[in-house]
Amino acid sequence: MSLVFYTNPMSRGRIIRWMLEETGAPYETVFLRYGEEMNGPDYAAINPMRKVPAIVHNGQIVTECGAICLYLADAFPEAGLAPPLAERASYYRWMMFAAGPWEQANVNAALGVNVTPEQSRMAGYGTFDRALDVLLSLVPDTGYMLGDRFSALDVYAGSHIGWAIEFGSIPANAKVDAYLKRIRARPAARRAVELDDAATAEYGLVRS
Ligand SMILES: N[C@@H](CCC(=O)N[C@@H](CS)C(=O)NCC(=O)O)C(=O)O
Repeated sequence: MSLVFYTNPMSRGRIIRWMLEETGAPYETVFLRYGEEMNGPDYAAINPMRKVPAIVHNGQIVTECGAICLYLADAFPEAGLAPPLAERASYYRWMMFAAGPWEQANVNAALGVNVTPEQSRMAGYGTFDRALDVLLSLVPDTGYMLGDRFSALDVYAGSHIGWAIEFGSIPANAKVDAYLKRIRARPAARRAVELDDAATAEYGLVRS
């Protein structure tokens, strides 16, 4: 088994670090600095978008955080990070919502792009406020997004919610805070933060 993780410690790769730690599978990390290292031909052969993260598992390339989370949950079923096949409706639905509409809404808001009511019909996320309401409706009072069992959806959508609060694009509230504390207290989440924090000075925003 070979599993290689391409990342930068100050990137969306933190989502995949957490996911990898949740699987318990051994993996090798390749850090790429922003700039030349990420844009060189070797990495372009793995991700023609020249963006991190990416994984290569037994020769198979997976890019896009949402896809990597889904892939790893299926590749390591013993970790129990995906619900049984017959119960995956909400799992797929909200993973795709977070990866598509929510990502676009959040990035546009951060860039100061505001869509008019007319344009919002064409925008996959409609309006930022509505997309935010839907995202926050996933946050449970107790347990996890899909019920009693933690899943890859908590890693992925939970990371988006945590970042949006930290970057100031959405307000914190007690219920969301309690949920974030709960998922971030997991040993795998803590290990992931430690590993990426330790690599930040050397690889973080330093450009090659
Ligand atoms: N849609 C991609 C986004 C990946 C992405 O934008 N990565 C950023 C870091 S968070 C990156 O590699 N930027 C480097 C660049 O564009 O030069 C995903 O979900 O994995």
